[in-house]
Parts: sequence; structure tokens; C-alpha cells
Amino acid sequence: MSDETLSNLLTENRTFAPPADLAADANVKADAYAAAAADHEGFWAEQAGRLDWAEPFTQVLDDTAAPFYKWFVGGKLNVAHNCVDRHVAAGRGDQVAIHFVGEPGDTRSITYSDLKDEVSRAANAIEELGIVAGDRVAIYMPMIPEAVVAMLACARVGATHTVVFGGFSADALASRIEDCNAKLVITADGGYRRGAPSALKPAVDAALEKIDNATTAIVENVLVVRRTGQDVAWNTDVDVWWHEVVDESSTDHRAQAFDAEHPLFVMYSSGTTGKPKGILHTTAGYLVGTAYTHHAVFDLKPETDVYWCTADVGWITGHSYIVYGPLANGVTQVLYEGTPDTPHKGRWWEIIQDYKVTLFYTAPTAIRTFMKWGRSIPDEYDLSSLRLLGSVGEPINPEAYMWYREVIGGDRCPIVDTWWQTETGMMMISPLPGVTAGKPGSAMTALPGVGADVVSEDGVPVPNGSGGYLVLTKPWPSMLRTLLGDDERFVDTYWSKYKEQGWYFAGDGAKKDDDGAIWLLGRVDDVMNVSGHRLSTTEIESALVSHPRVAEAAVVGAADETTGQAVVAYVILREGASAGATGEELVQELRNHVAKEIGAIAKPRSIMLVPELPKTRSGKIMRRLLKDVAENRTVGDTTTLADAGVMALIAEGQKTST
Ligand code: 6R9
Repeated sequence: MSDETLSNLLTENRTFAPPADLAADANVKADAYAAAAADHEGFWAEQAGRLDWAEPFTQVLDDTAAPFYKWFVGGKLNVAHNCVDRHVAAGRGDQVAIHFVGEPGDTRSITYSDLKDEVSRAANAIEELGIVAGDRVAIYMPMIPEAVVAMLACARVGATHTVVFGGFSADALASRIEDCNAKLVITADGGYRRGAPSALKPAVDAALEKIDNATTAIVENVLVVRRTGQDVAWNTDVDVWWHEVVDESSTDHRAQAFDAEHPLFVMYSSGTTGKPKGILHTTAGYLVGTAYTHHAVFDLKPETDVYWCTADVGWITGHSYIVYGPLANGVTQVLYEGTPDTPHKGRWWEIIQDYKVTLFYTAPTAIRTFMKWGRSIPDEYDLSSLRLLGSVGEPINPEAYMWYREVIGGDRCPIVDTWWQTETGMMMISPLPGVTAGKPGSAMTALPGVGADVVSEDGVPVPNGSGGYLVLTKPWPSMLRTLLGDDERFVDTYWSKYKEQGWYFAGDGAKKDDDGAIWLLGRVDDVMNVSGHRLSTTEIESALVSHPRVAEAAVVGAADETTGQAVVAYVILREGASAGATGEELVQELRNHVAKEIGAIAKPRSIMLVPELPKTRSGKIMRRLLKDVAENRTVGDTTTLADAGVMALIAEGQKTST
């Protein structure tokens, strides 16, 4: 990458101040920034007071072996006790922890007392199957309460879990089981998706075959929840029904305390190349970081709020902001199994109406999908219970932000655009809803206790109005500790670029606006170089989405003989917005629109109208695949796509349009 900073072209002037009532009663006020800046370790030691410690820590941060940091040295606690038992002990056992909504319409409300019994039973059951502290457990489940129970049961007995997305293939599951040496797999016969049972157990069977488990005997047992009732193949040597062993187990289980740095879970990130990275999180720091940020950023009032995060538990967002942060805070939350359009496109809004959801957390990809479907759908529901909206996963385009704010938030709810990563464990850059004014498209500033900056190639902070690389300048409690079994790759990937400064390299491009607010510009690998100008995919995509006919856009840089790289865009049109130009005429209109919004340099060489875009299960566009199409290459590895058929559709369209 050249020294030149990212071109900073798109401008956005709208700002929204925090609502006065929220600001007056906010959990975290403006003084938190100064307090944290004055005493970083003191600030985090204070946040550690949110948890129940079996043994207090003697040192907040040990940085002697940096970047192998240790937090809350000497302290001991049990994560499941903190997420469940202590709320019951505090007299809140009858409060609902989880309102479960199954896709076919079945519902269950699980109180903290119920959850305590269920987690204790599951902990006894997995111990009975031979699991002890330090063992690894793979979890491959639909979005049902047992997924949460399984994670907490592991935490309770000190086993390290790795949750693999239910949508991932047998191959992906096999490589993760092998990489972390999982002794137990917890799964279900299947789950409901798009109105039908979707099998999971056969993929586990295939994964075990692939790792030749009959000979290698890595996996001793497969614990199977019966969800759909569909037929499953049964290997009596390893397979065990959940309802037979868990339901029969005792609800008495003593939770042992573990060291602050005891491994809690491994989350594999679907890197674009090479072996997936096994990102390791540990016990106390992770829980302190997720509990504090969930309290601060969502302004959570556990007695009155109803929270809903639409992520899958197989994604880091599900770990940090469905399971650990929210439950540590004693939240009441919704857990929904299925897809947003089953049995109808208003399903999410119906759930918000039925459960009077107050805090809602979702991803820009979902918002853009709803924009495409049109506002008449959410307009049919009463969304007046909502008081705060969150966004995560990608930069939110200003138009999507405005739609979210107006159509879902009734122009009254603040939006928290939260930047963070699997590696960071917790939200890092986000508005505080009672303090920070929101700007559509900006994640604003580092949270209290977090150090973030935008710097040049050679490590100089850029002035306001310029772009560069995002770095994290201070250690934080929920930081990844290493990549499982690969300390060297951990150091190389995150800590070598700015070794001298001791900064964490996030791999994202960013800019500071004139007020110093941070705008994320996409992964550094996604930056294009057109005639020597470094352009951000995010900005051009946002310009396209600001056209009234466009619902979603993905932009890639394709090799070009004259300009080095050329901008190639893939666009999904909004439904029902058919008035106006079509075909080639519309493409011209969109090209000119980008030129007007950003400048002639950013004008796409070609724009293809497509029905869908290739996305991961967490909603991130896989631009690498679009680049293969744009450069007429064979399309690369598609195993982490949510819908494998999408690339065929796009490649077909490309053939007919060129
Ligand atoms: C939580 C999660 C991390 C990458 C990250 C960045 C992108 C996430 C964002 C955002 C702009 C936001 N990202 N949140 N970009 N604004 N609010 O998504 O973790 O799956 O590891 O992805 O996602 O590029 O580096 P993960």
C-alpha cells in the first residue's frame, strides 16, 4: 500500500443529538471519557466490580510479555455463575431471561431460575460424559435456547467451546473440530429455516467421517438436541440424546471458579485466505468488557428493557451480545430461531410489537434488505416500544441509517453504530447514546477505556479531514489473547505493523472528519487504487445506495489496463421502485450519480444489476468473489457463503450482459 492516505470524498452533514430524556437518565455520562483517560487501569478495575469474583485480582493489567497481555491477574470467577446464578441469588429468579420464538411459531419464556436449572443439568450431563476443565467442545446448533445453555454449561465446567455456524458445511465443521481437538460435539437433529426443517446432524456425521473419527477417536460423544423430530442416523458408540441425559440430570451443580485467564472460547474467523484463525478469548477480561459495553452502549435498564440482538450465536456478536454481556447484566431478551421473511416479511416487526422490544441490535445488511422490501411492511406494526437501535458488522451507509432511524426508530430512537471485531471481543468505537450526537455513517469515537486512532502507513496520526489505517492504541480487557496454537501468526497479523508503537492493527481503513469523528471505510484489502487514487469501497457503495432506486451495492476494484484498477459495481434495486429508467439507461444514471456524489474518479466502469449479493452468514459481502467475476476468473472458495447459489446467478448475468 502506498503512503498516500485514503481519498476522503463523501460528505455528510446531518447530526442527531441524544434524546433529552435518555441523556438525563443515561447509564454512562460524558465524564466517563475523562475518567478512563486519566486512569486506564483504574477505570477497568472499577468496571470489574460489575462481576462476582470468587477471588479478587491482585493486578489489573500485566503487560510484561506484550502483546501477550494478561488482565485481572490472580482473580478467579465462574462465568456461568455471573450470567445466571447470581441473578437468582439476588431475588430476580422469576425475571424472564429469554423469550424464545421458534420459526414455526412455538414460543417459550425461560426465567433466570429456569436457566439456572437447565445450565446446571447440562453441566452435570457433560461432566458425566467425561468433560473436564480445559477440554474443548464444538457446538453446532440452530438458534434455540439449548445453544445458549450449551455455551453456559461449558463455561460453567471450564470447558472451552467453539461454536460453528449451523449453516457451515461438514468440511468447515471438521476442520474446526480437528484444529481445536474437540472431545464433544453438541448439535441438534435440525432447526427451522425458511419454513422447513433444516438438518444439522448429517453434517456432524459427515464431519466425523472426514476426520476418520472411528480411528482417530478425537470426538468421544455427540450430544443431540431433538428440535425438529426429523430422522437421524444413530451411532450408539458416540451419539447421545440431550433429553435423555440432560433432562435426567440433577439441577444441583457447584460452579467452580476459574482463573481470570482461563480459556473461555475459540471463535474461528473466516479469513479470506489460508487456514481459519482460531481467535482465543479468556474468562474475566472478556466478561468485564462485554458487560460494561452492553451496559454503556445500550443504556440497559435490566428491570424494564426488552432487548433483541438478531445475530446468530455462531457469530461473535451472538457470543458477546446475546450470551455473555447481556446475561451478565441480567437482561430480558428475545431469541428468534428463523429467517426475517418466514412466514411473512413483517416477522421481525411483529416480534418487536408482541414482546415490546425496547433495544434492538441488527446489521446493515438486514436493514438494506428491509429497505428493498419497502417501508409499507414495518409501517403495519406498532414499533413504539423501541427506544434505541444498534448496528454492527459493516459500515452503515448514510441512507440505510436514515431509513433505520425514520422507519424503524420513528425518528425518536438514537442509533449506535458499533465498530468492533471478533478479535476485540467487545464494542470499541460507538456513540454513547446519552452523550454522543450521531452522524449517519460514522461510528463516532472510541468508547471510554478504549484507545483508537487513524494513522498513516508510517504510524503518524492523521489530521482531521484525512484517512488512513485504524489502530487501537491501548490494551483492553476483552482483547484476543492469541490465535489458537499459532502465537507467531497472532503477533504477525495484529502487532507487527506498528510494533514500535505497540498498537494493534485492525485491518480496516478509516478517516477522521473535521470534528475528529471516525468513519470506517472497509477492510484495507478492499481499498481500490484507481489512477493512483486510493478509493474506499464503502464510500462508493454509500453513494450508490443514496440513489432512490438502489437497495444494496457492492463495489470491487478490477484490474484495468489504463487506470490500474477500475471500479466495478454490483447493484440490487429496491422492490416496487420500478418507475423511471431501466437497463442501460439506468446504469448510466447510476454512474452519473456516483460522479455527482463523489467525483468523476469514482465513476464505475461498469455496473451490473443483480438479484442478490454473495454474503457470509454474518452479512458481510464477499467482495473477493465479485472480483473474481469482474476479472473473469474462476470463482474462488465459496464455503462460507450463506447461500451458495448466488454466485451462479451473478456469473450467468455477467455472461449475458457482456
Ligand atoms: C462484530 C463483527 C469485523 C469487521 C471489522 C470491520 C467490520 C464491524 C462495523 C464494521 C464499520 C461497523 N465492521 N462493525 N465496519 N462499521 N459498525 O462484525 O466482527 O465478524 O470479526 O468483523 O467487520 O471491517 O474489521 P467480525
